Amino acid sequence: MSCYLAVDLGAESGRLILGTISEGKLEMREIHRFANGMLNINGQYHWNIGSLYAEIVKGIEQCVNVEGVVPESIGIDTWGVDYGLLAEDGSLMGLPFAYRDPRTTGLIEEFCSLMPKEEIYRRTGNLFASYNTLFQLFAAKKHHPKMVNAASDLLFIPDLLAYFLTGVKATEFSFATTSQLYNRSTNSWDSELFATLGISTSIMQNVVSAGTKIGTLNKTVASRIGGHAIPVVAVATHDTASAIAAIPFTSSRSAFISSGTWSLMGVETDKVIITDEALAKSFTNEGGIEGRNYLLKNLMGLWVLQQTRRSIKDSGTEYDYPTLVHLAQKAESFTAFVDIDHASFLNPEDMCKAIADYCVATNQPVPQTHGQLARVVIESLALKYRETFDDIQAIAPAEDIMITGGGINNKLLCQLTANACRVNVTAVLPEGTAAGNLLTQAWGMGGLESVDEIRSVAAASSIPVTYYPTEAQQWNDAYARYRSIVAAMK
Ligand code: LFR
Repeated sequence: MSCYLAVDLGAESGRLILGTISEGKLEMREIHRFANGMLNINGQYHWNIGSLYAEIVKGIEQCVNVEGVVPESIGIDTWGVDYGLLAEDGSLMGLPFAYRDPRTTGLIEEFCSLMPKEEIYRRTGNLFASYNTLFQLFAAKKHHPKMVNAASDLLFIPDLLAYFLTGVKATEFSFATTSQLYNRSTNSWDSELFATLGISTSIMQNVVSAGTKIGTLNKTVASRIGGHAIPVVAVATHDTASAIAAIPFTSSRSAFISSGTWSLMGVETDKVIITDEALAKSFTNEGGIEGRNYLLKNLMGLWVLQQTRRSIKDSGTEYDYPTLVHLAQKAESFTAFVDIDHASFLNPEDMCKAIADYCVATNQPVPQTHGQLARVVIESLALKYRETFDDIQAIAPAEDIMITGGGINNKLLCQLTANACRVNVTAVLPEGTAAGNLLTQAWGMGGLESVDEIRSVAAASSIPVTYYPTEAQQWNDAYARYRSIVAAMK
């Protein structure tokens, strides 16, 4: 029996999850949970990094001192792209920005006047999102040039937290490959992109593979848990890559959806697919464990539903997710559609209003009830999956879909995804990211031998549920309507 501790930081909460592997199965238990939201300070969105560090240490203490378990290692994953800068003396320079901060709006176009889009794509394989690290650094150079010029090191958020815990600086491959700063042909930080930014690549760290031991807990933390200098292992520190690492694919022709705040939908490929077609169809390439590649699209996902719930709460009614989904289940189908990826849904003050505005702008009826609102969001997400699934077919044919992540608890969404995409949808591992984090640690520490073994343990540890497509005609008609509405708002 071996135990590992995962730190998983998501948009709504951070968790420490203890994983125990015994007889080829992984069992997971939440040890500590805390809120994780962006700090809005004078209109700027930041990570509350000090508080997160304190919560992580608290969770480690809980695990060892209260639960009585000394894990073999600790691994950290977070969402992609955000970073902090260190001064020469190793101290953190300011609070890291959160990627939903609006300061990068419009910067893609400006940067691409310095280096053409196709060229950037050819180098990095990453699709263009204004929050990518590339554009965040471009914004930093504009707004805080003194700080960037004085920085000695850039550490992405999981690296930064691992550095706080161990004193060692390193960046893991999956996170590097989602920054839009990493050259996938040379397998190194892209010196031309850095030259264009006017920033030296010397601030970047060596890139290590998932499974590499970074260091051990610093003396202060170790002294609070009986002197145990537990190793910190680089997992696939990008949460998406951790989630995909644990998907027990049964066929090489399955597409995946990692369904959480974001929906990441794509296929696993042996190598990067950097072609005009992949760019035209808006696919990004991101790295995973053992140098694997994921050709995927970032879809705005359950964020829109999460924020709908929040704005309903702000207007006086609070629902938990099962109740909101139940209301959606009972609501009428296909009354209106929105493009989940429309920029107006990225970080609106009031999501219900943003949805109503979209409906007005597209001459559709505005949802009148909470159930109707949620139904519009869930159906629109299923139709976005259909659009993406069709695009995947053009590049790497897929026959069915595996879904992992918290989104699988939304059974209505899973069924509507099968209906919209007209293929079987199999849901596995609601805690896919934590499972990937834990199993990658086990692999790095020698407890599992291969990625295949990671996946066979993941398969043995969850009961898959398959959803079969129904209502083909209704969904085909809905899709045609959806396409024309979305096209009109492009
Ligand atoms: C998912 C995710 C996506 C990334 C987005 C922003 O949590 O990590 O993969 O594109 O968040 O970092």
